[in-house]
Amino acid sequence: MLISFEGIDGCGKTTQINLLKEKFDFQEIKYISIREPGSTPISEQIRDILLNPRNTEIASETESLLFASARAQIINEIIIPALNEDKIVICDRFIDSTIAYQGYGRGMDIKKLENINLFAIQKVIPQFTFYLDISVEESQLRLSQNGLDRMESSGYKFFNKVRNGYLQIAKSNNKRVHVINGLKSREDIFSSILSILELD
Ligand code: Z5A
Repeated sequence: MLISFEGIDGCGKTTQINLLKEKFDFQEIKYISIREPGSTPISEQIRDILLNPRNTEIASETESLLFASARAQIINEIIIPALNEDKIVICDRFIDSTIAYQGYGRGMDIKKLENINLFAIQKVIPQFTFYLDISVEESQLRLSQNGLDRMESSGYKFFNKVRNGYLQIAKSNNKRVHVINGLKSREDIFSSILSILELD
């Protein structure tokens, strides 16, 4: 089973993934956890290019293909082998991030991005996607303490488009994508996730 977590920056994905990992550890459920972009040596090198604030000249097409390249590497090196060993795979971001950020955010053609995604993922689709919905204002408050990377520096208007994109993706994939109010407490969010996964 593959479970992905999605949302704009600071929505609480890492927090919820850590809680889920603790639960799986306690129940002795076998899993692996990855973050996108990254998680393999090659994908981490691609991550450095993508997030480096000095790389202001990256074209949106390049950005889209680099995210897909990082994903293709994780699919081959980590995700498919783990699924073949019957492990649960937890992904901090996956295909929907590309549609939300490069598609709705940057305005790249969504059909083309879906095809690039399909090429990268070799038919591996999440069974459950948790989209943690927070406002752009809340996202900026949660992130304001840290230095911003290249993607985080994209501004309010961009993140508003990304958030609306996520809501659109959730509407079109309502069996797979579960929208969770990310403004609720960590505990309430986690109990909604467990209930959807039927682990409560
Ligand atoms: N990107 C893309 O454009 N296209 C793609 O295809 C892919 C990615 C795969 C990766 O960023 C960037 O790449 C991302 C999208 C883009 N950037 N943008 N912009 P990243 O990996 O560096 O970071 P992130 O994925 O955006 O995650 P994050 O910023 O680390 O946040 P998070 O994991 O969602 O949240 P968190 O660390 O769990 O929580 C953030 C803070 O909120 C923290 O202080 C928590 O204590 C607090 N928090 C958490 N939950 C709550 C609740 N419930 N209430 C109050 N406060 C909370």
